Amino acid sequence: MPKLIIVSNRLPITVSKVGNKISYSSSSGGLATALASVDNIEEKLWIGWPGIAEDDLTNQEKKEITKELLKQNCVPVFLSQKQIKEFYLGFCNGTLWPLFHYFSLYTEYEDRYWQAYKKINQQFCNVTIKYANKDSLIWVHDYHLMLLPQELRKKLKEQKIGFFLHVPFPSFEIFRLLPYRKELLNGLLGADLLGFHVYDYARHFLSSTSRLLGYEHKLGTILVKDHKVKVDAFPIGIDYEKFANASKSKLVKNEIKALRAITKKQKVIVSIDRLDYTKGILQRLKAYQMFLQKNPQYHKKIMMIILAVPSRTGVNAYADLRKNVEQLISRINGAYSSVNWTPVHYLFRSVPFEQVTAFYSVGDIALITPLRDGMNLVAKEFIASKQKSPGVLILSEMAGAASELSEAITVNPNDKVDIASAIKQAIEMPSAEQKSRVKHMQKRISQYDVSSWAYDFMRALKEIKSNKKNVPVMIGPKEINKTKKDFQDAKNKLLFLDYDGTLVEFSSNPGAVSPSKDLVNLISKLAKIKGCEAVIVSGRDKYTLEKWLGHLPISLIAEHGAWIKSKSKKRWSTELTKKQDWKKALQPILAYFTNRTPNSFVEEKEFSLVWHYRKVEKSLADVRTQELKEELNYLTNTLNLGVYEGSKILEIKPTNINKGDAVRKLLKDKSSDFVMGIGDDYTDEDLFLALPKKAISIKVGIGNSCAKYRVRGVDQVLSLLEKLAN
Ligand code: GDG
Repeated sequence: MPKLIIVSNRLPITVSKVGNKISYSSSSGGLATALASVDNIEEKLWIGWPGIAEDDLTNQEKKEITKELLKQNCVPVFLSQKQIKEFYLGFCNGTLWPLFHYFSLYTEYEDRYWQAYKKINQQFCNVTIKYANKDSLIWVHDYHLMLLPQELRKKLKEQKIGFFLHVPFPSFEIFRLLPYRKELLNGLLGADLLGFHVYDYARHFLSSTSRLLGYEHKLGTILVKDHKVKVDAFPIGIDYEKFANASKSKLVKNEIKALRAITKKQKVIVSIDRLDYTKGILQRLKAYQMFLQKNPQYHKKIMMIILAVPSRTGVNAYADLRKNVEQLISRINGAYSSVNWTPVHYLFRSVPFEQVTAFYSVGDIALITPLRDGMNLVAKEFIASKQKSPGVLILSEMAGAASELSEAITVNPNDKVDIASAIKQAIEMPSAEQKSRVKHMQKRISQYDVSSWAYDFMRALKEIKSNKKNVPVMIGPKEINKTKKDFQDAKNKLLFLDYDGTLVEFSSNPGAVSPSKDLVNLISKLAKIKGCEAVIVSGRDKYTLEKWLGHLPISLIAEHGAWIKSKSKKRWSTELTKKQDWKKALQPILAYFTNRTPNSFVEEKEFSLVWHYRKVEKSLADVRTQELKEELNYLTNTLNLGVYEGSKILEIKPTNINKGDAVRKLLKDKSSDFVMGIGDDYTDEDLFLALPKKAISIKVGIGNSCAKYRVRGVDQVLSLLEKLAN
């Protein structure tokens, strides 16, 4: 069984010391709960900081802690006071946190923070490699450890490494502000799988890697030198059952009773977050203030409970925020409260789970208005808790959760008028409507809960094909002679040949690539050899292939596998449905780009759309293809379409069309004792992968490939085929 190693800044167990006594408590937080659910599938080890500065510990105590934690499958990475200041409070929470949440003015650029960040990531790497074995799966978490995947990759070649970012990945315009932007991207690209909460963040990451490092992606996969990185969205869920059933516990029931005694018949707005400037607490309070001002009829009929959990108290911005929040609460209470009514109840501390769920229970409205939030679990927890009485969720558009919780009242967190009127709408919403909205959201979040999230990520990581370096060797005279002998000795021979770039050179003039007489003769000679079947496997449409080669006794595969004409059946067939509605949606975008890009044009194939730019001036073509790719990747993501980059083309086609499946179909029912495949571009990689193990696969030209051999160009392909034919 593979060993799962989780690496995160904090361990799920917090160590503390009072006097000489060391104690252990479980760290609260979604991550620990989330990963507890993968317990039954893996042997698990967790590496992270135990929450105490090593300056406060003797060597003997460190040893004891290590021993004790190991019993619970945890390994500590000890950090000194100075490291906590420069790494955790400095680079993580003074640089990355504000910038990734679009607070560029709060972002501190201190070289010593960056140096500490690099050093600590290295420290985490040293500990991790000590515990990794050759089958380990390594899952690194969050912005504290963005350099770790690459550090690990330098030492661990075989192991699969995953990384999940719990905060937003900002747009390129924001990310580019970081002086260490390239190092951080390269750090992440050491992973095999990179996960984000929502596709928008993944898209921002892909755009930054393309613009800063020049790496392009195909369907979210980036090829980095000898290694592939898959980028995808995995929206984190909650432990749904835990929140749905919480109010059944006696402790929670008691908490609810105590709260009801205070809230009485008032409508209760709950607001729960860490006290963080990204959570929009000040803006939310200002909106509530406006609501009270505009709606005196609701005075004494409504109250707000604000639970603000202390967070990163060592960072200046947080201390300022606390002061401002508390001043504003005083102003609101000072202006509106009476002897028997306090409009805002404020708690600045962390409370037990039972109390949090009691707040969810008595809350009629959850007001969750972060200015930016990776996901926001509180929103999902509130909805899960609403099993008996309904409630209304007011949710910021800027939270990742907004894309899943579409029945919430969504607001712009900077627009206090919008929030104030949302509060009114929530108070006045009929109970039936509340119920129906909550039900829809509950259905969604119960189906994709935290276990599904962890399970899905792990499955995607395990499914990643081995990233071993695969560089085909140049085919030499010895291999060519052996190939010829094997070909002659075999009874049933199959040759899969790509067309453009393999049998003919690319040309900027599409007419010039029709097969020459010599080429037609060569193919026909091969086809006439006893027991030999030649198959042309091309991205071109079936009409063109038919016109050029349809008269030969060979098989043809057109449009990357969408159409097949086998030698025996002699007619074209496809398993795809002719209805390709997606084309209608994308045509206007392609037309728009074509209009703005002189000399480009759109080709419509039966199962794909191709944007050609071979005659476009290079610098304009570079810009336009980049823009178009971004536009298309965004749109095609939900339609199961892929955007493929060929030679001076962008092709959009359903992801289930590929040369590999078509080749597999032809290979089925055939017992060939000689199989060869030759191709030059990425679409031929599917062809190579579909060939039997013993087959000879040849990549034409430079670049990585899973083919066994390589030839320099078309000339060499033709001379090899001549050898076989004669
Ligand atoms: C980061 C990202 C992303 C809150 N107060 C108490 C308490 N809580 C619990 C809540 C919830 C969790 O803390 C807060 O999670 P959020 O998702 O709302 O926010 P962040 O802490 O900023 O988390 C965020 C998340 O990572 C996961 O990927 O969603 O976007 O910023 O579970 O219930 N729990 C207890 N006492 C409290 O006083 N026991």
